Amino acid sequence: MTEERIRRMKDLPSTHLLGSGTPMCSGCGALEALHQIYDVLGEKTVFVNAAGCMTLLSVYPFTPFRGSWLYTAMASAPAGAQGVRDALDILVQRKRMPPEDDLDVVVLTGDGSAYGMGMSAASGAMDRNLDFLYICYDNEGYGNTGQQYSSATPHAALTSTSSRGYPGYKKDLFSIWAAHKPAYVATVIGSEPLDLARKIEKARDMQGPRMIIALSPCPTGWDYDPQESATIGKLAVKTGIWPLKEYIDGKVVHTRVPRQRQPVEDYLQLQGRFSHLFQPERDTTMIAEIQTRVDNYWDEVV
Ligand SMILES: Cc1ncc(C[n+]2csc(CCOP(=O)(O)OP(=O)(O)O)c2C)c(N)n1
Ligand code: SF4
Ligand SMILES: [Mg+2]
Repeated sequence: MTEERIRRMKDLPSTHLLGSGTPMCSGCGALEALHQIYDVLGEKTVFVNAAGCMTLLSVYPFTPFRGSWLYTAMASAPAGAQGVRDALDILVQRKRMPPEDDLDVVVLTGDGSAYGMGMSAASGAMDRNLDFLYICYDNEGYGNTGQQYSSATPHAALTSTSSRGYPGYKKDLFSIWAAHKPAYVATVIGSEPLDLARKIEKARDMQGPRMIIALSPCPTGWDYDPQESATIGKLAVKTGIWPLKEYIDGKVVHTRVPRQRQPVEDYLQLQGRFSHLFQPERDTTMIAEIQTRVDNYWDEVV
């Protein structure tokens, strides 16, 4: 790393991630959401990141953020966040750091950690009422290691470990978090930037455990042309597959209600991971099952 490169990195605007040189796939929905989230959170943040695609943003000793970055094992990000929060509190308490220099502690992990390996650490952090924001970018699989399924993978999706379609069902992380009665839980997506910004602002200004789950269209894992990312994100909302909602003050509120929902197949057929539902012949039964699950969800909540 040359001195000149170090200097240029330091001169980057405070609220922008590195625009070039990141090893992310083009059209990455996770990166799109993270850009927007960071624009709201700003530089007074310390990210505690568990292994996953976004880890590639940070090449020791540099990060594309103005704040700090701590890398943890997949299961441990919320435990790492506890250590960082405690250390910051002690520094302020002992007057070794002015309160205005304090940082917001932000966990950043994929679904593999948030829905699976890191669940126990997150549950413990909520029990201790840890003051932290957890951002899960949910690309519905283990992206970084070759698109294996996770417990966020939707039913019937092809992954490198479910070549006939994932037999399980996507875990309801939103409800699992809400059952802990934390300060805030919300779902977002980068293709709905106003809804996203409003929720991040709200979460930023609260204290206690807070969770943001960002559905993150992934051209590589979901197998579609990167230029379709925004379209697929919008269809996830318009078909009702990805409900935009928040848990606050003990209640769940839907922030967008797609009253005239598009059929789920409009979303499914754009993605190679569902291609076996349409070719060589249409799997009418499976498409109807997916549609029914979505319809039942909305029938219950509105
Ligand atoms: C305990 C453990 N098992 C496996 C790995 C290897 N590994 C690194 S990243 C990753 C995938 C993580 O998936 P996810 O959290 O969804 O993030 P994504 O890769 O999709 O961004 C795996 C399995 C690991 N780092 N630690
Ligand atoms: S595999 Fe998916 S989530 Fe990972 S960088 Fe590529 S597009 Fe983004
Ligand atoms: Mg993932």
